[in-house]
Amino acid sequence: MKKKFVFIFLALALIPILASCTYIRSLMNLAANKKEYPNKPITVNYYVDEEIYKTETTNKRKEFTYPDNPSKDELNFGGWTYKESYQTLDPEDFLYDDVDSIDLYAYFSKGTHFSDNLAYNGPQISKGVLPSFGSPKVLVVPVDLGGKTTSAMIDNIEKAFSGDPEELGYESVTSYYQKSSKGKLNLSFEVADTWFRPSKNASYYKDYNASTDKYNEAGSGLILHEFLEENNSKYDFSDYDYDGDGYIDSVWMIYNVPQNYDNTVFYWAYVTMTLNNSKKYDNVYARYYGFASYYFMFEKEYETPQRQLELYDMTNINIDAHTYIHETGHLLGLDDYYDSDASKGPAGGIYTAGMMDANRGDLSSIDKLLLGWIDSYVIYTNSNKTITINSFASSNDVILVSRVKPSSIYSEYFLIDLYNTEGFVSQDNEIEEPSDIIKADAMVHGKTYRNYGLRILHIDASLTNVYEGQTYDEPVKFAYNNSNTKKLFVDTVLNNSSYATQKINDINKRLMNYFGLYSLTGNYTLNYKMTNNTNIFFGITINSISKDSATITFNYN
Ligand SMILES: [Ca+2]
Ligand SMILES: [Ca+2]
Ligand SMILES: [Ca+2]
Repeated sequence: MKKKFVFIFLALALIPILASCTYIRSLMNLAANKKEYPNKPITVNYYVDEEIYKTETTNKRKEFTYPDNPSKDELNFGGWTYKESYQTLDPEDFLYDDVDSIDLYAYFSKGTHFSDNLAYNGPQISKGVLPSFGSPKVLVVPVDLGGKTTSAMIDNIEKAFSGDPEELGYESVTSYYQKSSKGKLNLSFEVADTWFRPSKNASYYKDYNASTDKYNEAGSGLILHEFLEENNSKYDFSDYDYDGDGYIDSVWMIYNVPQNYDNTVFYWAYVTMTLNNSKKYDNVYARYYGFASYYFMFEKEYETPQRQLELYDMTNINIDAHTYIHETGHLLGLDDYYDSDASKGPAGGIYTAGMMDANRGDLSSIDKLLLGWIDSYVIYTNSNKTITINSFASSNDVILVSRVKPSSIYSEYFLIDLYNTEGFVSQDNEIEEPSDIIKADAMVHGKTYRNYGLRILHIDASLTNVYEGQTYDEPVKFAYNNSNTKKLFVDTVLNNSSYATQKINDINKRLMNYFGLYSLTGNYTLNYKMTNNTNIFFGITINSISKDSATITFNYN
């Protein structure tokens, strides 16, 4: 019984590496075509947490049905699972097994979770990421790799993650996500009170060869497991599994030597996961973790080319949490939107305008949609529709425009929001030379400058390797990303797409939040190609617009 599900689990884990849809389908068909129901009753014990929710005995296995879904505050019921595998059961394979009873456990999720950012490091498993709703607790571990180990440094880590924005001169990780989610996500970081010293010298972990490791573990993953092992008596790690999926939601490790701008493999900031499921700690597995230098919070002191390229103003920042905020976006399952491989795929994207692109400003509309923080207005009929939205900064209002009714957010559509320079991260978007905005605006629209307007993003969040019966709680992979696929995951719709190619060269990067805004009333014919190379299917009329609200009519072609 158990073995079979372990097998399916492994097969799923291999999807991104070698399997095709066909392969998985054949597995599923195999399961479906097989066998007869044993002619014997089965008793199913349904658990919510560790308590029995219901026990039912089914005499005719053919007529099996699940009980009513259990509920939990602020959580979505995601199905019944095996405790060991955390795969939801579809189809109900266990009914074919010659057993008398089985235990099933309720799986709950918060919002929408998945991850593509780890696609190149290994399999993506959406479970085990940091929940995007409620108050998950995340442990932050100061890691001693041979640098200074003062308690003042631990205080600073505490401040970067949960401190008062006034004192930091910028948001803390907690305040950022509280504000961006409009109160839906209240992360609670607990910083360990002592420096954790791994058992070996730093160079051992730095030089550790993941490809020779049984679990493909990186050096940082070894440190994570050492910490969990050594501190098991001190913590109840099941407290850090807020969504109860059997995985510690996330762990942050902050090491005490400077980041290495010339070697971004180990001494850098990144999020990855451990695939070592050989050990449980307090009955939960480790999974995603962040790893970054303490010194990212003082990046302005590094007069490196990288520091000078930073797109936000550091003048008044005392403790800079930008890097930890960006990486925490990965812990939530969000991808990077910058182009890390210019030789592959088209130019485009969001032009540095966003936290998951250039570490600045707010998360973008697609991020918040994926995290479940916005209820978009959805437009998908042929009739002209008029809608009024408030600014993104004040409301998280977003319009989703689709040719046909989308079956899910994992499809192709446009997202429109009203951008202005207000909001909690406005300091990231301040610019010194207004004349540059005029230049940017004139270049795109040939019209006068306004520092607000509609942002129109094209999204293709189609999934690949989707197989019949898959739920989104299972491994998902986006067909496109903003780095090396033939089409982009997210792109800005511009009046004239030829500007896309000259954008970075011609315009100061810090102006990119203004790039391509539609800020004047009137009719706009949009010039943009869909993923399948057909023309965009709508135009817009801006009936009225201010920095606070806009009324738009959609004209379907
Ligand atoms: Ca423990
Ligand atoms: Ca969890
Ligand atoms: Ca590229």
